[in-house]
Amino acid sequence: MTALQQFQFKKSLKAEDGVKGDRNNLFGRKGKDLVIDVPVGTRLSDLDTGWKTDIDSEKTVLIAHGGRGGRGNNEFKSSTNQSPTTAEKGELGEEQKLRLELRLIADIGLIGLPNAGKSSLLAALTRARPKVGNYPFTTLEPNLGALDGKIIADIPGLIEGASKGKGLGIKFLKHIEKTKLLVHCVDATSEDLLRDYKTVYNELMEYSESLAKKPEIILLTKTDLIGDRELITKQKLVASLKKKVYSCSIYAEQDVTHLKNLISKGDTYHKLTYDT
Ligand SMILES: Nc1nc2c(ncn2[C@@H]2O[C@H](COP(=O)(O)OP(=O)(O)OP(=O)(O)O)[C@@H](O)[C@H]2O)c(=O)[nH]1
Ligand SMILES: [Mg+2]
Repeated sequence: MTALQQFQFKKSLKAEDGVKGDRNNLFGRKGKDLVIDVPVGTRLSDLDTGWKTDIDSEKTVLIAHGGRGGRGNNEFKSSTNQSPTTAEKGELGEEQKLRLELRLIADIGLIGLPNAGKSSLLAALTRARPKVGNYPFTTLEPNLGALDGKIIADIPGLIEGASKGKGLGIKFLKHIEKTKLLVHCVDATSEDLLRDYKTVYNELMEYSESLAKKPEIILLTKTDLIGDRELITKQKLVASLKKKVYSCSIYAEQDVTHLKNLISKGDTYHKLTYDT
């Protein structure tokens, strides 16, 4: 996911030159192709022509042709001239100035109050290793991870007033506008889960009604810190919100596996929410 960093210092990339032809009808060898790996999700835009292409799946795109090689003297042979001295120079290869931009097209968005356990969950579900800390606003920029080809985005926590610019504000919500599913993380140890949920939901609504109305599941996090009976009571309470409720501890393997299965079955998201 951070593979665009390779271009931070190395800004000019050039394929190998072809080799010159030689005597005795020897053709010059072609230069090797230069293949540049970029992450899926990269947009390439040509700064001069405006041409754009999205690398939205694993594929190879031809960016610049090499120059045509020059014809050697043998090619100029004719009936009247059996040993021509004319030969051509090769042409220069194409050159392009490109902007490379990694677009955050996440399938699943993790939302919730600060410290709800979003980044921990991303780390449990994917190979991403975001910073985790026992204090609010550990995450300052969105983190991405992939699970079975689905991109999960962990965004900074939202607080009351976020839609008016409080905390880290809502500037990161645009990264989850295209997601198919929101996983709303609510800390199960909280004294008031409904208030926690509604705080974040209200901010989503303020930002965009269509975002707030996306398929959403509620995930009670950190369940290892509360007892079973407390968990059941809290699950019932949250069920009043008429959304599908799950619970997990990142330390319980079966919880994490269950969530992974749920998320990989992406096409059933719409069945996860009740009609409200
Ligand atoms: N016991 C327990 N602790 C957890 C669990 N999940 C997260 N935590 C802890 O909760 C704290 C906050 O976790 P983060 O993942 O940083 O929370 P976040 O929602 O990303 O927080 P922000 O980035 O600040 O919005 C950390 O100390 C984690 O170790 C869990 O399942 N069980
Ligand atoms: Mg975080």
